[in-house]
Amino acid sequence: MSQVTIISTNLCVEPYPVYPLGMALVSGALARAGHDVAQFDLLALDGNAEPILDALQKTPPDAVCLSIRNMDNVDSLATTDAVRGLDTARGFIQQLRTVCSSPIIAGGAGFSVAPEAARAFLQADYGVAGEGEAVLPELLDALTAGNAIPEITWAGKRPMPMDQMPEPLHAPGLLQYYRDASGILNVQTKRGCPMCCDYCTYPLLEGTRFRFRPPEAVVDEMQRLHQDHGVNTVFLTDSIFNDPSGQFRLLMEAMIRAEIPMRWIAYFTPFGLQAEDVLLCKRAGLQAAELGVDAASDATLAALGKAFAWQDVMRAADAFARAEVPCAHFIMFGGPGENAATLEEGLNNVQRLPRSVVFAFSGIRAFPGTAVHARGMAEGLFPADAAPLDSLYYVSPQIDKAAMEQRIESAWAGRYDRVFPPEAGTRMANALRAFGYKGLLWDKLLDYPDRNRRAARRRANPGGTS
Ligand code: B12
Repeated sequence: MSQVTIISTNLCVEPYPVYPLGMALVSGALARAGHDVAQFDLLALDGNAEPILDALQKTPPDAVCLSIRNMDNVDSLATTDAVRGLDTARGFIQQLRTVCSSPIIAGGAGFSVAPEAARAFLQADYGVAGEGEAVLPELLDALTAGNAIPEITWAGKRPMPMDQMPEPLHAPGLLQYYRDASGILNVQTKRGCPMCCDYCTYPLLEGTRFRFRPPEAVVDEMQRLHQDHGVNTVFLTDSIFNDPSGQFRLLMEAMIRAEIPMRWIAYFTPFGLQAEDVLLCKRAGLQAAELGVDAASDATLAALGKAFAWQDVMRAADAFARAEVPCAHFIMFGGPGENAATLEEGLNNVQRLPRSVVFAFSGIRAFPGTAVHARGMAEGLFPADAAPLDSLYYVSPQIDKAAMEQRIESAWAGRYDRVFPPEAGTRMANALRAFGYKGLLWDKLLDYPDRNRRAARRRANPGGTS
């Protein structure tokens, strides 16, 4: 048995503080394998590493594990450094080395996108790319036995069967912190994504095949969170909740049977979504839906390798609106194929969406290993010697980025339900928090339909009196 300390170093609070579920699952796996685990969360300590460093100095564990969630916040217009997850983790490791000589193992989504470069940058001893539950206990056993272990272990080579997923080990103090901060906890119902959208890292992180948890296990976890910890809202963290094969319906039926008194939010794809699916999800507690629409015209959707067209987006938005389920669409303008004409077409399309919030980004974060990254390199948009940790954004060579941003801002001026630039969303969320709101918050932006409608009319009829 080893003594292990695991620390979540994420300090990002956009769009709200997110419970470090990866740390909880890895901790659950370590505990199940008989290791003694202590968990810390830098965010819950307000970024103050002192209590963690004190604990490590007093009782150095056999290994210190870092859970790194985000490399950055995928916003090309970001003006704050607090979101640069690898910088935070590196600074923490530098402090850690001065008080404790235990081996350091890094992991998490923010680490796994470019694990070799991230390990070298962090100066961690070892790293795990991908899911940590099966790999980490084995690494600890090897370390204890004095066996050599590789600098990077690639977990994707042996994806964990989901009926073996451990129970997350939620730290009671952290549950309370996140319940107070956002009121939203999180549960994973499956892993993997076969969609292969050109910019996306999900297949790299979780594999290209869906792996489903047994519905009963998900229901049990939700019930425990509700009964034992008073949690009423969860985000179901799957890359895509409504898998085209329709297995999510089994989970919906299990949740309806169990009469779970909880509300939930998830990412949906418009691909293959039926109006009756939305109603089924609503019966099972769906509070709100987030749609990774990603582009706003048929040409740019196709250029990103999306499996659907704009009419599918309209159909999905209509189904959510009719079911009175708040719905948000996330769109990255400036991706492959974007030009002045597709931008106008996209803005018109967005204008036609029924009751929904739309969040827009300028350019697409090009993570190494994605098709968008390869395309940017081939088109000469990125330096030939670009390093894996560089923050690169793909912007179509057929459009002027600044002019595009101005056009989006002017098209959406005065509307609360159209959010651009992304930091405008942060400002609105902060304003709502100041009024005592917490949780998702974007759903509150739909509560101003009159003002939103008036702003839309003014733009259609600039000289009018409405
Ligand atoms: C759901 C989700 C969200 C939801 C979260 C809702 C909630 N309440 O939980 C919302 C919409 C809020 C969100 C927001 C954001 N997200 Co997000 N999100 C995801 C998603 C789809 C799943 C995350 C998740 O919970 N997975 C399940 C858990 C269990 O997995 P995990 O944390 O990765 O942990 C596993 C492994 O990483 C590993 N592991 C974790 N820690 C450790 C430690 C060690 C030592 C080891 C060995 C292993 C290990 O084992 C774990 C179990 O298998 C991922 C994409 C993906 N498929 O991973 C993106 C992702 C994590 N998000 C990302 C980003 C950028 C963001 C935002 C910054 C976006 C924005 N501009 O707002 C914010 C930041 C939020 C915050 N406050 O930190 C990026 C981050 C990585 C990166 N490359 O920078 C990802 C990877 C998507 C992407 N674009 O590539 N997100």
